[in-house]
Amino acid sequence: MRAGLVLAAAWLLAASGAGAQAPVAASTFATHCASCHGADRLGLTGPALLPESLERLRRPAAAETIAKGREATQMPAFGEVLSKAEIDALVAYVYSPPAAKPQWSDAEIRASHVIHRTRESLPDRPQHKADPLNLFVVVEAGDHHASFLDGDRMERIGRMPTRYALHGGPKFSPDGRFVYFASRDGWISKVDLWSFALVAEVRAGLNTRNAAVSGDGRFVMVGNTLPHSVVVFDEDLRLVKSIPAVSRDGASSRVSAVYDAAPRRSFIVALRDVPELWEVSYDPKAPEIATGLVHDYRLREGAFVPGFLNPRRTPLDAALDDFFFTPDYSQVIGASREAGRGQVVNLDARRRIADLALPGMPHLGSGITFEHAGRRVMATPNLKEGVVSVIDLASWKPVAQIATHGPGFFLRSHDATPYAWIDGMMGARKDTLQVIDKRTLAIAGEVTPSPGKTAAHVEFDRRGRYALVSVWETDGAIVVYDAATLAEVKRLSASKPVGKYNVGNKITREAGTSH
Ligand code: DHE
Repeated sequence: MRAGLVLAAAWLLAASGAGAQAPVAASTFATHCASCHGADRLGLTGPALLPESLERLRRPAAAETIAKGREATQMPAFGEVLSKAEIDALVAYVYSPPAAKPQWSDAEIRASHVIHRTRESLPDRPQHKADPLNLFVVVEAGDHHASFLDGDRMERIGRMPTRYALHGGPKFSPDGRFVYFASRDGWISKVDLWSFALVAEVRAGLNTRNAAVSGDGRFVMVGNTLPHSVVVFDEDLRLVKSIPAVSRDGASSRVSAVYDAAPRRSFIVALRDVPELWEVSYDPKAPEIATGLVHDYRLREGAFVPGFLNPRRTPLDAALDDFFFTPDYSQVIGASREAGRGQVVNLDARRRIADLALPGMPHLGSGITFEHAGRRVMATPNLKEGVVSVIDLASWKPVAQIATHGPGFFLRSHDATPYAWIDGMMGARKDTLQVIDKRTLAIAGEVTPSPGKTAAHVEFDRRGRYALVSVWETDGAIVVYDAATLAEVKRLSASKPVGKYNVGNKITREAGTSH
């Protein structure tokens, strides 16, 4: 069988070019891959293998994974079973769109929904001794686990496997009791932070950007790139409504991200391919909004509210894919990754009200706000240049451009500390974080947790006394620093801890962290 396949693959390669490999590769896939990745490539126990799911993996790396397997997962090595030609044909196959466009309908969403723990079966008090509002949730991408840290003792008090490849910050219920994870393959998982038990799961899409939880805790919204949709669930992940991501003039779009704008009682939806920004109200008193979409959701109380969970569209000059919100969520600062130009959109006026002069490629999604010299400013890292830009939130004028070691990804602070921490993970000094004094806007110090190893993503405990830094390696660590003296206090081993999230800071929307 194997010899036959090799011969066939070699003949096809020589005789007919890459397109003709497909039937052979399809058969290799059916034999060796389908049981874990699904005959339709939508994923089963293994991740989906569609072009959208593989966007971030280079083809040589995919070939190597097939040949050598993947550590800390169930992906075996096929290097002894398949020839190089067969592996190359398989790679070409999984990077090609399937013959039929993959569908993920409401019926499939509903069928994927599982309640693992009923409300009645959950404990009525925390099953651990930690302050529930000073817990940290740590996403460990190396072996696809989540850890839970006691934020006072800085000890790991729980660890559980997650879905493959979580992305975006986990989101919390407003009381901090539950956390919701989103995986790139579209799985949303709800976990109880009193018992670290998996409560419910649903597959919202085939390729997902992120999730947001409504400020009242009643809804979870998920933004997808496949299919082009946003999907609204109730707090136990039962489907409430899916909304196709289609512009006013009928163009379909991937979703860039969804955000909760709690003060407005609405979700904000950023679209990647069309110049529109949506606001989807979950306010039961939402006014009538003309949308052209059928509205069919009835509130549990039975009252029918026409504008509820329907998009309100703000036209933009260009599609934007990175956003920062003012603290009251009335204004959105958006940038396009390509253009690097910033613009301020007022969500009430529903139009652009200012342009921002920002160098390089600002990473607005990681921006923070703080008081500086009597005014509220925002500061944003930059993915292309070694600079942190500080902007006055009233005048939209630049206050400072702080030179750093190199391009950085995440900027973090806390109201209780005078410092903001910036990584340089996109540049030569990727192992070092710099500390900016928010009073003087000067660099006040730096830390290098593990020389030569990438250090990034800071999160403070709820009182702002400690700063936790990730060493972003498979054999990585969470390094705890005293936020005032910058002295190392402790380190805990962790498997590529891409992000950590303090429950108290998240649910109070602390100005120095992401929401
Ligand atoms: Fe992210 C958050 C977009 C690649 C790690 N990332 C986000 C958010 C968006 C976004 C819109 C905010 C959503 C949220 O938190 O709910 N990320 C993108 C991209 O467009 C990009 C550049 C390409 C892509 O394919 O998605 C991208 N992101 C990455 C990575 O390569 C990172 C470094 C590793 C990984 O895990 O994929 C990465 N993104 C993160 C993390 C957050 C995140 C850790 C949450 C940050 C936080 O502290 O809140």
